Amino acid sequence: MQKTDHICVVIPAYNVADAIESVVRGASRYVDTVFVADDGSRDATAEIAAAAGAVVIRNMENKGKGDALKKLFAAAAKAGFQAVISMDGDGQHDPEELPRFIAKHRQYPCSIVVGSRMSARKNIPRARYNSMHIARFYISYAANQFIEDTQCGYRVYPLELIGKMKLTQDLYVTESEILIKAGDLGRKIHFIRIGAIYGQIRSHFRPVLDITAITAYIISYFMVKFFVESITANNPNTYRKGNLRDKIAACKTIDLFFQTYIVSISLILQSIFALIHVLGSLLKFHNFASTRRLNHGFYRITVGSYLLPVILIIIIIEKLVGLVGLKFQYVDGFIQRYYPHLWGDRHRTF
Ligand SMILES: Nc1nc2c(ncn2[C@@H]2O[C@H](COP(=O)(O)OP(=O)(O)O)[C@@H](O)[C@H]2O)c(=O)[nH]1
Ligand SMILES: [Mg+2]
Repeated sequence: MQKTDHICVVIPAYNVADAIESVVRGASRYVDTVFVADDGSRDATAEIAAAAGAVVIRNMENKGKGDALKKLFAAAAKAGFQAVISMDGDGQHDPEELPRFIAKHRQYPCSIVVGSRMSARKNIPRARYNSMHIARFYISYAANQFIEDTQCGYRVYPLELIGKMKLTQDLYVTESEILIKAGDLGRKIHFIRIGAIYGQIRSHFRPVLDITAITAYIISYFMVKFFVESITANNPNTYRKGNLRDKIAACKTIDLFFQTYIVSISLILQSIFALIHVLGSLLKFHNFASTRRLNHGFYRITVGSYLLPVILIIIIIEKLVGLVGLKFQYVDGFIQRYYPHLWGDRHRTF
């Protein structure tokens, strides 16, 4: 395949000295420039990446994957690239899939293209698959379209689109924030199916903390989106760069307070929105345009929100029962039933 000169590969990398060389060399077969952002690795990640031919952005202090991605976007834009392909540096993303991402990008140059591992379910650890399923339910909803895998970091990002959003979140929340904002700006998000590589690879993802952070951001985003949609008609794409939600997020302390407060009253807010939704239908006022267009029923998101605490309780029961040696696996079925494969078949785009 001919190399493309307007697209480069960007790799956030943290303590991945054993894998980074083959990822950089593999990617270099398909693009001329590979950027690696290493912040504070305690091993030789940066040196090995540079020796393999990558342009290394090095930060002494560790600031997480989201911050690394933002630095990579800025570096690629400064170097004149129009789009970047992000890959993990720990070997979970096979460089041999790059030509398919590049081909899809050529077909849809204004869209984000996300890799989807959902068809490789048997390779994905159970807890991770379940959290991917719930994340997909909410993020697809907020992004106004079905996205098959919302948690995969193997993606094509058009930099012009990234420039239309203010990225306010960090760590593992940034990638969810990008999908929500791109969709809520009215952009289509495409996906291609890829394999899932887990095996012995260590992750820096902290299930409880990182899933809580992603969930809190999504809920707080939703409540603002629903508020805007509740009082406006035919307005499914509510995001604008620098809007009130972005301004709140500009200060980390205020954002934390805001997210905590909104999450604590989210069930009450959700009920109020459900009521306004019914009223809007009776009055033929086309508010909540995003859910009306998806024709998915407002009740699903309402029920889903009320059931989140129930899932937590089931997980705790599963763990306790597991401690005394019994096997009780109810959570998978519960999640699949109440957080369905949203509009999947009708909205497939691959
Ligand atoms: N620069 C940088 N990269 C990170 C950081 N945390 C994770 N990464 C990289 O982001 C990618 C995905 O992270 P990982 O912990 O494997 O998450 P998972 O694959 O979703 O379980 C890997 O290439 C990591 O090396 C970080 O703090 N800084
Ligand atoms: Mg990983």
